[in-house]
Order: sequence, then structure tokens, then C-alpha cells
Amino acid sequence: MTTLYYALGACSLAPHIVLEWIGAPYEAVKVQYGSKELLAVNPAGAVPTLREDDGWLLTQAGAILEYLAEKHPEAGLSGGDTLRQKAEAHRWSSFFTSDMHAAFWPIFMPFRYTTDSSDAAKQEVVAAGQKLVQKQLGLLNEHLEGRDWVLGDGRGTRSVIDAYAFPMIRWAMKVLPEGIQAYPHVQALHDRLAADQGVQAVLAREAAA
Ligand SMILES: N[C@@H](CCC(=O)N[C@@H](CS)C(=O)NCC(=O)O)C(=O)O
Repeated sequence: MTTLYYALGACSLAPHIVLEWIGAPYEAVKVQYGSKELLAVNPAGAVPTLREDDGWLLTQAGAILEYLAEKHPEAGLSGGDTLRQKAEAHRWSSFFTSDMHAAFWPIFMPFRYTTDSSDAAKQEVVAAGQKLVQKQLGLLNEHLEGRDWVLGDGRGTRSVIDAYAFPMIRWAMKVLPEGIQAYPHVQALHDRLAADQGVQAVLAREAAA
């Protein structure tokens, strides 16, 4: 059985949702950052990490999401098979990994971004991170105008990339002083995902574990 190592409130929520959408049997194992259990499967001590029955391990959220979409074409979560559809999926996966996710790091772990241990210095780093998150939300919001989902034109269909967006939108709602009210299309994507039964099942399971 496929095993997902996840942490509460982390980006691992994305592959967890995707596994639920796919509907094949899987196991979700809750871990603590840097724990022995997690380090044994991922030397970075980070989530998500995926393990297959034969011991094969895969890290990096973007790679895991693409792998799951390709492994289960019947779930229709890849965003399409044409050259350009695949390129768009890579584009948005890279956006969430490198631009959006990275923008939160100074907010979550300001001590990694300054050698000044004062509270004032850390607050500066957090404020810089918040600005960066707002920039990325603005780009996503613009893209989502007239779209229900990140990939595809117009109404389209959901993909692994929407699951990738979900934890980050939730973080933004928590860490931005004014939330995401300035980004109505991002809010709409959030609401569409939050209303999904699979998403709700995963949120409840992660909170209860
Ligand atoms: N580039 C990695 C980053 C993974 C990552 O940093 N995950 C966070 C949770 S959202 C984590 O495990 N942080 C623990 C740490 O950095 O010590 C990916 O996209 O999977």
C-alpha cells in the first residue's frame, strides 16, 4: 500500500487530498518534523514523503503530486496530456513550490532568515514574507479570474495543482493580517475545495490523528 508521511497543517495536506480523491487504498502516517521516523524516510526531515510497498521513497510535493496523477490516470487529476497541458501543470507546480511555498518560510521560520536574534529583526523578516505572499496571491488571483480551477480554461476540471494550492491558501488566511479578502478568486477556489467531501474527510482525519 502507498504510505504518505504528513504533518498537521503542512503542505503534505496536498498529496493527502489527492490520495483521497484517487480512492485507492493508502496509509497516512502523522510525523513530527525532524523526528527519527521521518528522518528514516527523508534525510531533510520534511514532509511530504511517499513510500511504496517495495520501499521506494519519493520526496518533494510537486514530484509526488505529478507521480500520483500519472500513476492513476483514471482519476483524471493531471490537468491533461497534451504537450502544453503538461507544460502548464509544470508551470503551476513550480509556482507553488518555488514562489508561493517559499514565500511563507520567512513567516513560519524567521530565525532561518536573519542572524539577528532580536524580536524586532524577526518581525521584519515576517513582514517581508507577508509582502511576498501577497505578491504571489495577486498573481494567482489574476490567473483564476474566469476559471474554476488552476489548470485548464474556464470551468475546466480539478487537478493535483488545486490540491497543492489548498494548504497555502489556508496558511495565507491565517498569517496575513487582512486575510485573503483582496483576492476574491483565490477565496472562491478555497471555498470550492473546502466544500469537497474528500477534502473535508482529510481535514477531519488530520485533525483527529
Ligand atoms: N521542497 C519541499 C519542501 C518541503 C517542506 O519544507 N515541508 C515543510 C512542511 S510544509 C517541512 O517539512 N518543514 C520542516 C522543516 O523545514 O524543518 C517540498 O516541496 O516538498
